Amino acid sequence: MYTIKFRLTLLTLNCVTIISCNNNSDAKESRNDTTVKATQAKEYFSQPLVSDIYTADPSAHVFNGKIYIYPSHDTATGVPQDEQGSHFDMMDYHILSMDAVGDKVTDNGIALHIKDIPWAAKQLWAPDAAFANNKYYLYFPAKNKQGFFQVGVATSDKPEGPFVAEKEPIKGSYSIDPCVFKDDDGKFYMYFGGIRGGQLQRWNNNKYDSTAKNRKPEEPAIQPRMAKLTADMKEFAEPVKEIQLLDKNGKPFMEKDNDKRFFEASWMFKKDSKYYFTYSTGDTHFICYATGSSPYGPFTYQGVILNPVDGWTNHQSIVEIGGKWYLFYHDVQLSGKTHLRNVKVTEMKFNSDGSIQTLNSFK
Ligand code: FUB
Repeated sequence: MYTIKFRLTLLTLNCVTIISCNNNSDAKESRNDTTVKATQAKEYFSQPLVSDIYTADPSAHVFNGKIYIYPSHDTATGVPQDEQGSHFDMMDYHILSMDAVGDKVTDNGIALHIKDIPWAAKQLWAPDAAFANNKYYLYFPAKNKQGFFQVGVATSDKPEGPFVAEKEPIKGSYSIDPCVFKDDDGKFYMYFGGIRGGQLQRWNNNKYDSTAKNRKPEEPAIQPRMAKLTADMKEFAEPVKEIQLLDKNGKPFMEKDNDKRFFEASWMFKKDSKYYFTYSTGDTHFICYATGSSPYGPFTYQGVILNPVDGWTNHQSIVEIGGKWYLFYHDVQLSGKTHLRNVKVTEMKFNSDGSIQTLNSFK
């Protein structure tokens, strides 16, 4: 085996050469799986928003008329890859901001570092943010000192931080990828969970079982979780619930429906009174959506928003900005390595019936 180092930025957009990452020693890298797609250098639809640091899992929000992106900050720390995603060894968060899509992007520096989170041991994965009570709240997953993921919260007076973390994680929280959604009535809900490396398979009826295994193909798929937040935004106001994610016949997915079932990357938005629950299918690499008429679901599967990108993970946020809808996502254009990603944005379109036009990350 030999290593080919490359930066796809150097391949200009009209490049027709097919480059396969299969010869790269990182090509076998995957978060929780041994499969990795071949990378083909095609014409990318969008370019990385920043290229001096690696960023992933972009949760975008408009605060005070400006766009803020809350991403993971990918770093090459040398932790070997394993099935649990240990090589996603992130240690801090940097918030990005821009006045409008297409404008200059500012990296606002370190907003929160793991050394300042008393309960967290490692792996600051995909965060989200919210504004309430005249404060900005940063929600983030990390492994605690016992080795399981929980979700923490930190506060700031400014959307870009710096944030001050609470001493303890949110009571009753577990797994990864918190998304905090504000409904029209002002109530906030957190959606979360991620299977395999994200450990959701270990949580049944909100109880932890470190021996619980991934589901087998014929078993029911694991469902995402949610809970309403308290008015101070720092606790769950109710016991965590499973979300019912159903196929078009009203049946829950089986694990073998892995091109449609939930894996990770919850993101909720509302349009024309309809709730859109969006997520990644993980090992099949799609960003999908399901719709419902309540923040609690059930949500019925509707289709694919984004086809697989370069890299193993796929993770999105969707925001309306100035009357247009945008999909924020990531791929590995800059590094070719699954754990060193770069965030991007592209416009997203709805059909008149509310369905979403599927996007490709390549032209
Ligand atoms: O960034 C680490 C993990 O990779 C995220 O939490 C997942 O959603 C996936 O993107």
